[in-house]
Amino acid sequence: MSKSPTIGKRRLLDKIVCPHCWTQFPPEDVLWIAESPNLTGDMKLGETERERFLPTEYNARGFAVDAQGCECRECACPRCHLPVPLSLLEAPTLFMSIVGAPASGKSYYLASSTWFLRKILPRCFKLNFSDADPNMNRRLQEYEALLFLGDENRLVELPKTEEQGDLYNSVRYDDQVVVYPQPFVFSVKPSIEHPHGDKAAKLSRTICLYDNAGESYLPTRDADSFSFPVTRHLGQSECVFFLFDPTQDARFRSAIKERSNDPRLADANDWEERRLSQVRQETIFTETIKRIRSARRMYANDRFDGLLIVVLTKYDAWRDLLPCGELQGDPIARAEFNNREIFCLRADRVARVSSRARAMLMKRAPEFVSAAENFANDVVYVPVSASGVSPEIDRAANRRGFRPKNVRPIWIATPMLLALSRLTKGLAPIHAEDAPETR
Ligand SMILES: Nc1nc2c(ncn2[C@@H]2O[C@H](COP(=O)(O)OP(=O)(O)OP(=O)(O)O)[C@@H](O)[C@H]2O)c(=O)[nH]1
Ligand SMILES: [Mg+2]
Repeated sequence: MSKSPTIGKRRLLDKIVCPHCWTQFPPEDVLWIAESPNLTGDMKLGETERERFLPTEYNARGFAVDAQGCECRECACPRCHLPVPLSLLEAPTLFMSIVGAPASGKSYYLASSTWFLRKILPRCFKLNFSDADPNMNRRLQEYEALLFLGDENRLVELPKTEEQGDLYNSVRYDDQVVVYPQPFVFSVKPSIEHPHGDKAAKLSRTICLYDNAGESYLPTRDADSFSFPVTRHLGQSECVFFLFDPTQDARFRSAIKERSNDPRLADANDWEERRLSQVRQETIFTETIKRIRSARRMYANDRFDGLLIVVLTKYDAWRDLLPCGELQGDPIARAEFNNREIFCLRADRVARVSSRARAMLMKRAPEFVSAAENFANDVVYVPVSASGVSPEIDRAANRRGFRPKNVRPIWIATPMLLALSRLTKGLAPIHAEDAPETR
């Protein structure tokens, strides 16, 4: 047995950021989780958790060996002790935040986008996109299965995201308990068919996303405190997806009410409608800016240097306000590189749609556009629909939801593809013309 702080022959990053508590640490500080069932108890996570330890012994492949001689497989953060996927030690992490009012469509957007990325990235972009740790992504997998893999005739609905429960992890620091949100972590790597497949180790990334309850972004709640830092990922994010739901804005609602099929717009007594009318999306946006500024210690005149994508959700319900042929198919096109076929994101189509969506927003919610563009240097507006159809109501069963057979998302993967293209070099190509020669 050899002693080594590396994992096999794999190169580790110099610095790692924990996806739970966002502490930065060098790879040699990472803790390992005991494999032996007899080694239980952790001072921060409780009696039933497996022991965390700083190894003194590694096997020939560089995996730590616990006190009972078992080869370990999992690592943990040295500060919060929560599990950290091994891929995080090797590929730089791209943090992305999904922000929006309650019921603006965050959970549907997340589940529908990751489902489509699992299909589109390997097939078109020659990228392997997988769960960095299936256990950490379990809830998201359940959402994807409900919407896309279940009985296609059954009415299904994703649950409202709660402010407590199994999407959160509690950690005890002396007398204080801190609650962290559960991250969803993906690994994205060029396959051998990718034009830069030979540089897979250098280009690979770990993507970290969170699904908060909309209430956690309200200024009245103590959601960003030391003991409940559930939106602190905003301090790490290189891309913020702000979900603006036109169906929640009175100015849009009056314009679309007669023409939309969405039952939430037609039913004035809808409980959700009454609840939503009390939340102004601009207030949530202002609070988000405040939190980003404070987490990053930004000066008053500093602008956000990451990417701000304003995702206009539920396009199916307000499409009459932005009739647009370009939204019929995904904005991707075939390209060729060294006689290999690969798809690229059509930057020109995204830019045209963004400019039309911005004009529409400027007409009805100018204060929002102005706040967004005052805050970030790079703002893109993308209309999407996670379902492609309005929810149906089953009055007999007193339920509302979607039938998987009818679900046909619109432009749902575009915001994440755009973020991947802009924030990584050479991973997902982006081009302004059809059938370009990528170099
Ligand atoms: N018409 C239409 N409705 C949608 C779409 N996506 C979501 N919805 C509806 O919007 C409601 C709220 O969606 P969620 O994704 O749960 O909203 P959320 O932002 O996660 O809400 P919280 O978890 O409460 O913060 C759902 O009950 C759906 O009926 C869409 O693409 N089109
Ligand atoms: Mg939700």
